[in-house]
Amino acid sequence: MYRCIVAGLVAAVSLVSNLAAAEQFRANFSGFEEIGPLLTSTAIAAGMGDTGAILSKGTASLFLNLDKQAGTLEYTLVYANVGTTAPNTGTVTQAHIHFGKHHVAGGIIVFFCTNLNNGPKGTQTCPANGGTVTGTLTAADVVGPTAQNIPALDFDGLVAALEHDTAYGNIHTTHYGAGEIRGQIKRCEDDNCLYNLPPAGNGQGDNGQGNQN
Ligand SMILES: [Cu+2]
Repeated sequence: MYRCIVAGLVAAVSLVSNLAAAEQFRANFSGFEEIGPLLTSTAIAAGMGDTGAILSKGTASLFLNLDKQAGTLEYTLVYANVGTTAPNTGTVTQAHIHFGKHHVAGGIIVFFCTNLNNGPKGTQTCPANGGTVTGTLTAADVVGPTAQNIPALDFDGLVAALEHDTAYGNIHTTHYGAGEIRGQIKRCEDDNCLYNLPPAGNGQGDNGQGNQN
């Protein structure tokens, strides 16, 4: 009995210390967070502004587990109803972490998935309208953005963006090439953040904004 308790304590302490060594991040996505595409200078000269938010039934929850010592970022992205809102329906084309503050556009740091064959070797495909993508990102997966001074393969740049609330997740669709739903990535402040991911393929999240249809 005593040995059993000691073994349990050791396991619990090592679990806690593993979690302590890592950092967790979360984001909840919606169309209300979108800001529209980056404009060309020609479009700006023509007086075009950002398109603004997108009305979408799409939702997503993102969970990230960062281990700086190991140089790994584990991710779970669960989404539902993306591209299903008439009249501008479509399918998911790609999903990323971008480098930018809330309501500001920024370039791509890493891919979660793509159906455009434009990601680093081994990038998985995205489910059409809903599903779960998981994986582990390393320095080899960092693609930039060089224009914002994060060179390819710069894992520290990815870490800096996450730790300074300057990263957002974005899911793009065939109709909304600049993104249909988006969410600012925030560091988890409590244990609850770790364990409240929605069931796989559900995507309703814990934000009370789930869509039942
Ligand atoms: Cu993107």
